Amino acid sequence: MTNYDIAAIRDLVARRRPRHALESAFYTSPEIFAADMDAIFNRHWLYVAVECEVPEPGDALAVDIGKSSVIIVRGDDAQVRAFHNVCRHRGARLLPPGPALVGNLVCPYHAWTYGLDGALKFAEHMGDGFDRACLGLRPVALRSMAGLLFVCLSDDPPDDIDDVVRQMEPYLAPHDLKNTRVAHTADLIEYGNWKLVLENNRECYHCMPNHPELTIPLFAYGFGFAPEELSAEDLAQAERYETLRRTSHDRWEAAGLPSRLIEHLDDRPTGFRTERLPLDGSGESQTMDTMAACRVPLGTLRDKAAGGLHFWTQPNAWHHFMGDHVVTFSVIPLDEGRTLVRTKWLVHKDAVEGRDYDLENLTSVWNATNRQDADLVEMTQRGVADPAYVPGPYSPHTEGLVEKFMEWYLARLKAHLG
Ligand code: 3BY
Ligand code: FES
Ligand code: FE
Repeated sequence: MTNYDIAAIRDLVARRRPRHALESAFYTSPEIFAADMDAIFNRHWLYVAVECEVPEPGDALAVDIGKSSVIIVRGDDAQVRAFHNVCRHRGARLLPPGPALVGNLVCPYHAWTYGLDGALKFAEHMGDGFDRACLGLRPVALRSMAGLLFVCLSDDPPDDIDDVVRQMEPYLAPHDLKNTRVAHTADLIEYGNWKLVLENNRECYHCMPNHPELTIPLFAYGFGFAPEELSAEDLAQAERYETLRRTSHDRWEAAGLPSRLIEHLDDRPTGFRTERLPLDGSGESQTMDTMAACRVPLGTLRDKAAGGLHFWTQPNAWHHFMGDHVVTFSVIPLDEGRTLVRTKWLVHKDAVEGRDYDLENLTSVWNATNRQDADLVEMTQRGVADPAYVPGPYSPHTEGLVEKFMEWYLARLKAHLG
């Protein structure tokens, strides 16, 4: 049952002006939010967690996604599986959101007990003829991409994830995510529609005026600019960056570190983009002094100036993989005007806080950047909800990737609405 007017949304999609922000309703209407959850979040692969969060049998993690909740759990056979967090008796949630250590999955209501493989093992007083075999937990599609865990709530998940895994594993493998641990998680609720969060992430037009910390290591010029508008000094910076990108790619690729751009942001379900980007200063990490925040290098990375591998997936994630740590971001819509941005900082599993890294130093750039982005998203949400709002044009130089996100979103929404 849909609680939105399909024809009305189809009309709004059809009259969208290309290369412009969307009409207000796309950001403010509860009906379009419901359609987004159906068309996008219930049907596409979502990045939700990292395999190192469930390192041992019995380690579980419950993640809420809209009305759904998913349990990710490692079984006694070391396999990681995902199940709907809904008891097969009368529907109670089995686990609250967050991590848990479990022997079995025991429902708090009437103690129906499920194995880590989802099978119903015990249910008391259910009488003769009760068939436990058909009352196991309902599975959720799960894929690990070199340790990044993606789930898809649909019973018919897009199979193009296999191609993303194949192309991305060589880029991610050197960081050896399976031997990391989460040093810190930050849950930030941004007061804006999820699409404003993604639009904001897909450009760095706003970086120079808003991100004094991030632009120490990250070159805003890596995300487009109009050369004819740059001052001689800025043009020299942009050229320095282009040269550094070329020479770094040559060096990294020669050393077996895949680095060159891969971009598939067309209307395929599991769109993605990756490139290893050189960083400014020492080139080591996204920190305030550009130096590695953690002394223990990740995986096989011995070139300290390994830059930052940026990796985006549609619809809900972006990540930065560096030589010493990884920062991952997962976006979960809460309602039309609120979005959870969950950030995780990963370090080598043997790294010890205080000895090998300082948590404040590790997290300061992205904590500051996230707060700034949350403010930008909130002020935009307020503006697009104003009756005076009229969608404005995207920059052809700095917002080309925002347009690609929007085209992807509209194509996927349209495909769903039929
Ligand atoms: O985190 C990101 O992937 C992007 C890069 C440019 C803007 N935003 C910070
Ligand atoms: Fe789970 Fe009754 S609802 S055991
Ligand atoms: Fe930003």
